[in-house]
Amino acid sequence: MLTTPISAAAGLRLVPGFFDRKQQEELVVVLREVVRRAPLFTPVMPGTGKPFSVRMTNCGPLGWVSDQHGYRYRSTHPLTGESWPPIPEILARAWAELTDYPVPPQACLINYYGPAARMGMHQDRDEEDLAAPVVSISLGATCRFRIGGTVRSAPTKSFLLASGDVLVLGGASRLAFHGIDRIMAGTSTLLPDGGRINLTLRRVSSPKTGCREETITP
Ligand code: MD3
Ligand code: FE
Repeated sequence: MLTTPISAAAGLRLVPGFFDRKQQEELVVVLREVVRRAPLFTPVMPGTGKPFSVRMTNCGPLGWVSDQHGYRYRSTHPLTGESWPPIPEILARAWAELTDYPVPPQACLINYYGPAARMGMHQDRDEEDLAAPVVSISLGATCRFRIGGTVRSAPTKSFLLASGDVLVLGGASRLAFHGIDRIMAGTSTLLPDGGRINLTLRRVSSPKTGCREETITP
């Protein structure tokens, strides 16, 4: 019998194999163009300046960055100073298909994991619009994803995310602590170097206070 994978995180929906192999290959092609225009950078922890093991870039009107000064969204790449490239059509369509949110995503954070990269447990709360879901897309190597509750001390559960799988984080799961324990070598042939890419589509500002032009008027 199929059961909900996580009781600790109500509102989480896992869609295994949402993107088939052909669509995953199409995503790799469009992401190569994004990364050509907005190169991967190594974020550092605010204060300590300790580098993340994950490299990042973004597409969309806004991109998430972390540096000595803090975590925030900005409209330009920290190294090139250029605007982020637009969110590719295939990703905007996935958001519309998977969420009932009335406006398009404003940011797509692209995380690249080499074989030894991981991501510690954290909450995503730099967005003003915490009512909007986050859509997460996994490509390449399988990883072990861990999710807990809305306080760090809550018990956690883990499960595997494979290439093409999509997670929709809505409701209580939107503010759940989560991280990536490790990626599993040799589990995918999608990326030449055996790494993993995670894409997260996000709303940053609330539809009420900004971006009215995207709202469909009756
Ligand atoms: C739960 N990314 O970018 S994806 C992140 O695989 C992030 O790169 C991980 O955590 C990765 O912030 C995990 C699943 C995910 C993404 C965003 C979330 C889970 C989430 C936002 C809120 C709650
Ligand atoms: Fe996160």
